Amino acid sequence: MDQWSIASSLNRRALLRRAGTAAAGLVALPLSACEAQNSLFSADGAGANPLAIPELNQGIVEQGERVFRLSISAGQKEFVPGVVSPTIGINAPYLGPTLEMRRGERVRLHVDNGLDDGATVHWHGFELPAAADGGPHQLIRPGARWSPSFEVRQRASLYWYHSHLHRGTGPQVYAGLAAPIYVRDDEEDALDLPSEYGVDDIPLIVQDRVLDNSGKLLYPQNMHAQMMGVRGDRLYVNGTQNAVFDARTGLLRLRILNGSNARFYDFSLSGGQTMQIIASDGGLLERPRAVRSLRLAPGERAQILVDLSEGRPLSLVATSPDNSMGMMGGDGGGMMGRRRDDTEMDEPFRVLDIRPSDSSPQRKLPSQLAPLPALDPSLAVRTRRFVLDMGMMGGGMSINGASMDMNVISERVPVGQWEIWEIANASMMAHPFHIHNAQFRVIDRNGRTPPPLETGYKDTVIVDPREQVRLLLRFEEHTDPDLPYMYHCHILEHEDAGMMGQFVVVDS
Ligand SMILES: [Cu+2]
Repeated sequence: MDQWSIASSLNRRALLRRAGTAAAGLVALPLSACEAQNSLFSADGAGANPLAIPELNQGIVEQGERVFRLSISAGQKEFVPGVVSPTIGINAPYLGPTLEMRRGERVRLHVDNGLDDGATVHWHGFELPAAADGGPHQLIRPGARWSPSFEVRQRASLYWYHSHLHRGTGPQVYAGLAAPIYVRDDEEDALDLPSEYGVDDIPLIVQDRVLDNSGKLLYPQNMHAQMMGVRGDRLYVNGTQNAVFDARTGLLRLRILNGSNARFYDFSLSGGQTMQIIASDGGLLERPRAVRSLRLAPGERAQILVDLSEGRPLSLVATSPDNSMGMMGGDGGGMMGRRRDDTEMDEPFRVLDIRPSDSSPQRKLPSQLAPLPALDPSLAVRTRRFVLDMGMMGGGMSINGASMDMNVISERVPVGQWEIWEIANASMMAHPFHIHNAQFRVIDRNGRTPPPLETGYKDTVIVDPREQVRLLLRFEEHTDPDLPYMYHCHILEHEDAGMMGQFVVVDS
């Protein structure tokens, strides 16, 4: 039986869809009782497990540096009770601690690799020297230690660290090599935002997983999983299934990280309640933006405020949009021939149940957050164009026609120079495009104004099929003519299959 055929949650529509997929020759499967009981993408069923909150690790200040000690090792986790799966964790059996640092300080991270395989740790969203970036060139061999150091230049926000192993990022992140980073700064401290970690300021690492028939974690490696990315039928938040959080205050701040390998989510609140977006990948927006739904692709983050002042329980829910435009559907595909993938979830499923324990008065939402510089594309002195493609005819995953090659540097970018990067998608599937060493602004999408979340700083941006997204960016320091940074699709199976390229930042 095809590995992909294991799994699925099972409302009638999913079954109907599955029948369609099976007809297309992909899968056909019996459902075990265990799967149905543990199905996570179901709208019903009570939340049962207290949300795990990653340990907060503030490091230790030694000789002017904030020093973190991180140990990557093999671990174990019960994704379903009683069934142990091998995992990877950082200072923990699975996932790792939230690292807290402040803008303007120097940090040093001692990373010990206790695995039998090589690993890397990339500081996602940070502007730093290429040697400290943690991309595929900073391989940490088994038993070795890597100790990068850099100044924290980032604005206060939620960042994250995760594996970026060459051709092995997907399986390592999936096994657990990923965790949050909080950057704090004075500008944000001056605002009266909820900021008590684990109490009213909560990281949510949202990840889907596939389990095999015995309940063990499974990383599907068939053609379907490679093309579409690995998408599971079970949802975990900070590693917790069916998570519930007991909130204590009137205003709750959720820092959502889409840490999934490939799945996109449209988040919303139950009952149609609005949420206030206060921050994107790279920091606070200029002002809170009220929205009813929020789309995040893998690698993207958003911070939202949820009003609990009425004391009523509610849920963060999501649907999972079809980001494949009918690919693999077998009905001719194309923009007009949408056929749904069997892992798509167009009915809302619960991400997190929130239970307020009292109705303490709501803190006042600031009307202004952080001033941002005017977005001025005329600053740009040149435009670079990047075309993402999936090589359906056998060409492989590519950017500008080339697949990732560790020995090829495709772009040499002068430091300090404003540029427009134009990202075009020639494939039939949406891709989240991530640029290392940058926080950029989104100018427009096919000429149209971007949505609220994209009015702030971003390091990862969705590019829909047939879409062209223009970004304004500048690399302010850290030149190195030899050691490259990456730009790539953050669907990890696409990255591993070569939808990635390399650039260096050079003296101008
Ligand atoms: Cu992709």
